[in-house]
Order: sequence, then C-alpha cells, then structure tokens
Amino acid sequence: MTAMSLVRNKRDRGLIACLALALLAFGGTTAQADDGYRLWLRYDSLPAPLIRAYRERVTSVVVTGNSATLDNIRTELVNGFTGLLGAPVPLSSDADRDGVVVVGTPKSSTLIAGLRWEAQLARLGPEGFRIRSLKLRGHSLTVIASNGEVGALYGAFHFLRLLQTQQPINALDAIQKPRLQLRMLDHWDNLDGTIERGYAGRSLWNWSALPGTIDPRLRDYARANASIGINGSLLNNVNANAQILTANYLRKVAAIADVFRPFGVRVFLSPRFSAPMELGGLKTADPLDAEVAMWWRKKADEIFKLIPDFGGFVVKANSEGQPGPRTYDRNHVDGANMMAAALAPHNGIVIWRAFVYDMKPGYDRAGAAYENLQPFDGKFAPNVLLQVKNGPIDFQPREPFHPLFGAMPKTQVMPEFQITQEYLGFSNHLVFLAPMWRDVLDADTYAKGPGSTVARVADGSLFKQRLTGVAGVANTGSDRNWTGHDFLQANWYAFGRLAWNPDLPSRQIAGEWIKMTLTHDAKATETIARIMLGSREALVDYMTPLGLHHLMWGGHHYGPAPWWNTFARDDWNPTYYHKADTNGIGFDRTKSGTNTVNQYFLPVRNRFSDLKTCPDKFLLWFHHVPWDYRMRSGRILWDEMAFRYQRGVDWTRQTRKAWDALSGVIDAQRHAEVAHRLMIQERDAVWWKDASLTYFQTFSKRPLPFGVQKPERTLEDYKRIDLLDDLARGKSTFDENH
Ligand code: GCV
Repeated sequence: MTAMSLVRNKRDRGLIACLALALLAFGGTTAQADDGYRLWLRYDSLPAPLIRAYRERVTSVVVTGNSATLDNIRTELVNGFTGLLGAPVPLSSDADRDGVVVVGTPKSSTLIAGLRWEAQLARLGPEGFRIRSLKLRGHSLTVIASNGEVGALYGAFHFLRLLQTQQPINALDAIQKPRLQLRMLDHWDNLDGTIERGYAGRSLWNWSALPGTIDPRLRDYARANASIGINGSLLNNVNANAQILTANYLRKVAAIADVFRPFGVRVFLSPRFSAPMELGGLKTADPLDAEVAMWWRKKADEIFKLIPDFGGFVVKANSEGQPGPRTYDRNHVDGANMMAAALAPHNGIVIWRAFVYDMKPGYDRAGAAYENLQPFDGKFAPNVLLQVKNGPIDFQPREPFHPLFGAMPKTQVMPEFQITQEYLGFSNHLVFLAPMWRDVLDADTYAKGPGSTVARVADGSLFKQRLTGVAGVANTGSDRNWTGHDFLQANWYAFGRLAWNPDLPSRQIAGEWIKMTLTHDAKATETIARIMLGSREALVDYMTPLGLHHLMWGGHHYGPAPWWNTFARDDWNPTYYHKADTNGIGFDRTKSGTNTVNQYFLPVRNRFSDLKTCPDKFLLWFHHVPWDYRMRSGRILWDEMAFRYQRGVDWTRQTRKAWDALSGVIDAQRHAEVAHRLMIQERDAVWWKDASLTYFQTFSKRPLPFGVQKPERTLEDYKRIDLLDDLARGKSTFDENH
C-alpha cells in the first residue's frame, strides 16, 4: 500500500455496486437505466394530468418551407411532443383546428407573415423569437416566430423547455433575444484526438475519418448547443497546431461546419501565429511584413471559400510559449489587427486572448494581463474582441473579477469561462458552476460608477460595444454521457443559458436542468438543487478557502501540493501564491506588496486594500495575514482556515448521504455513477484538507481547533502521492490504493 490509504473506498465501491444491481433487479421506482447520452433533451413522458392539459394546446405541428433548419424544427417538435405527451403528435399543413403549434419566419410561413409582426421581429433580430397563444379563424393556436430560421429553432426549444419544466402554456406572450451575440464553446482539442484539460474522453472530432465519414454524434452535439443558444464552436486547441490551416484539414473543418450550420453553430479555428513560416515557407511571421499579411489574406480567402459562414480566429499569442507578434518586436495590436484585416472582407472576426503573462523578478502574475493589454485600449480593429478570463490568474475555484473588465472602454471585451474543471477536481467533483459565473457577472467594476457590472461590460450596454460575446472552455468529450460526471452536463447547460441571458439566477438554471435531466419529484428536486447550489462554496472550502489560490499539484492540477516549488517559473509554483511563513499567509497585492490592487477602480480598490473591508473570500488573495489575525467570525485566521477545510469535507459527506437517499428516484445507472464519483469527491476533499493543513501547520505551529479532524498521515506521505503515472495511463481517477 502506498502513502495514503483511503480505506473506505473499496468497500464503498462494493456497496454502491450492490445497490445498483439491486435497483436494476427490482426496478426501483424509476425503472429504466439511463446512460446520460440524451442530456437535458430526454422528452420522457410527463405525468398524466399534465399530458391531458398540454394535449389541448398541442395537437399538431405546422412548419412550412424547405430548409435544413426547418427540418430540424419539425423533427425536434414532433419527437419532443410525442415523447413528452406519450402519443404521436403529427405534422400538418394547416392551422385548421385547436392546438396547432405554428413555427417559422415571415418568409417561410404565410400564416406568420399575415400576423404583421415584422417590426417587432425585426427588433428581435435573426436569433430572437416571439411565442404567442392566439385565436385565428376561431382556432386556438400557439405561434413561434422569428425573423431567422435559427431564431425559430431557438423558439421551438424554448417551448419544449416550458413543457419539460411543467410550465403553463395556454396564455403565452413571450419575447426573447440573446443578450450576447457570440455564445461560444472553445474546445482545446488537439489534432491527435486528445483534449488539453479534457476529462470526458477524447475529442468529438474524428479528424482521420473526416470529411468522408461524419459521426452522427456531431449532429447531436450541434443540436444540444442549439437547444441552449450556443452559436459558435472553436474546434482546436488555442495551443495551436499550424496543420489545422492546411487544405487537407480545412476540408474536414468544412464538413463539420456543414453539420453545425442548420443548428446555427458557426465554426472558429485557432491559428498558430507562425503558420506563414510552417505552412507557407516564409522566413518570418512578423505581422508588419507585407508577405506575411498577404499569406493570411489568402488563407482567409481559402477558408471562406470553403466555409462561407466561418466565424473567425481565436488567438493565443505570446503566452505560455506560443509564438506571437512580440516574437518579432511587434505588439498585440499589430498582431491582432493584421489578422483582422485578412478576415474583415468576409465579416470574420479575431478573438485575441488576454491570457498573457511574463515572468519578471518580483512580479505579480495577477497584474500581468492588465499591464500588457490595457495600454492598447482603443487601438484594436473593429472586428477584434479581446477575450478576458473571469479572473486575473487562471480559472481558480475562486478569483476576484479580472481588472481588465471595465478598464478598456474603447475595446470590445468578452469574458472567457472554463467549463472543464482543470482546477476543480476534473470530472470527478460535482461542482455547479453557475454561482461562480454569476459572482463574476454580478461583480461591480465601478468603471462608470455604481452598476457597472461585468455583465454590462460583456453585453455591451456599459460602453456601447458593437460586438459582444462570451466563451466557455468546453467540458465535453467522447464519454457516452458527454461530460464524464452526469452532473457536469449542468455546467454546459448553465453556460449556454447565461450566455443567452447573463442575468438568469443560478437557482432557476439548476431547477430547469434538474427537471429536464433528472426528475420532477418535488422533494428530490429541492434536495438536488440544494446540493448543486452549495457545491461551489464547498469546493472552495476544501481546496482553497479564504482567497488562497493555485495550490494544485503541478502540471496536471489535480490534488493538493501547496509545498510545490520546483518549477523554474516561479509563478507556476503554489509557494509563490500562498507565501506562507511563520508570520502568516497570503499574497500581499496592496501598497505594501505588489500593489496590483491598484488596477481596480475606486471604491473596489479601497475595499480590497483595507484588511477591515476586504471580504473574507478574498482575504489571502490581497493580503498577507498573521496566523492569529482575528476574523469576523471571532476565530483567529488559522482556526478559521482549518474550520473551512473541515466544512468542505463535511459537505461531501452530507451530500453523499442526501444522494444515497434518492436511490429510488433517480434511475439506477446514473444514481450509481454519481454515487461513485461522490465517493471520490469525499476522498479528495479529505486529502485536500489533510495535506493542506498538515503543510500549513509547519508555519502556523498551532494545534487544529476543536471539531477539525486530525489528518491520518504525515506531510511526507502526502508529498509522495504522485498522480502523473495514472494520468499518463489515461485514467481519470487515481488508483484507490494510493
Ligand atoms: C490551453 C492554463 C492551462 C493551459 C491552457 C492555458 C490557456 O494555463 O493550464 O492548459 O492552455 O491556461 O488558457 O491558454
């Protein structure tokens, strides 16, 4: 047995397996096993009284006109209604009876054209829609209309969601329009099928089979995205391989684009900045070199010839070893605008990533993106968006909002979230991320006084931004259930819903997803919502409480390693971030330290700078605090930290119990799968608590407070755990014998 014997796991796994078998044998109350493939688009039949009520309003479907998108609407509604209402709902050509659902655009449907909604539909744009219950020629109908076919498809999914979540549908008058224009999933997929920071199998794009063979799963992926309004997909890793721009690969990309198009999803690519040298044989990739600019123009022409609705480029330049304009003594604007000029004639855009940091002595990585990019405000071309991560370091369980939000009023800025859980327990930990993204979207930058929230920066209303968008690094892969952990489908769902409306409450999103995906049982829904809504705070508690950050094992970022200090780059070492010593712990980013707190507007800057007003959750992000500092709770810092680690562990135990109690309500397969991963989550939470407290105790030199369980191992034991072997073997969880 190696360093850490996480004893209960094998026994627990056995119990769970028995339970699952018993449920399968006896049927449970929810009978069917479910492999999770259908996501939130399950369309299983609703309870009988509801079916009776809905059937009056849904007797047939009228979608006139011919196009692939209109076909998709027909298929979706017929399948959806038939499943939900437990009997076939046919297509018809006329709205000549009660309960007909009419869908389309003024162009595709004479009935819709006759309603004279042109002005309103024009205001809603090609993706917005109107849904109305109305009487026409004596019949009660529901009309779902948009100026664009994709908008009509979004409206159809919205209507289905009303049924799936058991809402009334007899007096509808709803209009919806996405608040953000670009709602993108970024896939960090490599051309060899692996996914950087992917924890749910391999890439969904089978490059060697394309373009000849199209995996049906591509269609299902696009359909799932359309159901939540996602309209862009970056296909390849931002740590880019130049090969993606070769004619051979572009034909494959075009085949994918053909599948996605009828669902309103446009493809984007990440180009390697040095591609003119690697593919074009040029001596330089200097963005101000005429030949280089010409190479990109020709490449853009070639791409758009194959893919007329190609979205554009997402560029990681001069970051973590990637080439970029600074390689040639040029700046970010030189690079971005050169590419933007190549794409502009085709209405393509450049999404330039602000994830840029250098290592200089005494430097604070949290201030780097601002230092590098903010001076260029107002200099980027009109078809450039600057993509800014939610926080200033790197997708940590908790970060304050990125100081670039609000600080570039003349630049089109879009947030980048990470749906895949690089730093949040991979696909093993149940963490609902909507509350984390809400925190950022709701954060007030004060850039133009109170109310200057990140959501208002992103939706363009604060600075009258013309192009708007948001990106999420995808958590999907070839695993049958798409996301590894069944619950993490909720994060894909939540991302889409927030991209559509960045004001949606987390509770609403969770409620919708639970009802569509897991159960309609009221008590179970309440329990699951409670679990989901508390999960992010719990994870912060057991991983990085009180503003601690980047304490993860180097490289793969799974598990605790606060002692890690061996990377040549200081800012990749956890010790650089927590700065624990015998006096205290935390990164001083105030005047007495790096002063990067200065990048925030007043009064945010003062609130974070002053120990008295800095929220507990950001305390050690901005301050180096003595171990005996008296916290708001009345405890000293050391005790508070220990208490929070324990609270996180306790949550995992309570959650396991609560989930076990749902065994008859959720289908046996998903119940057992989730139970297994919750067991891993508890094991990891204990590991995080014990390893972190054991290490920090060498500085605090204080006993653990009453109520905090003693770690079972020594610090040396925790340091000896090495996951690299397991991860290299492609396992998503490490061996339980560790
Ligand atoms: C795609 C972090 C991740 C990298 C990722 C990078 C980025 O550093 O660890 O895997 O690279 O962010 O966002 O570019």
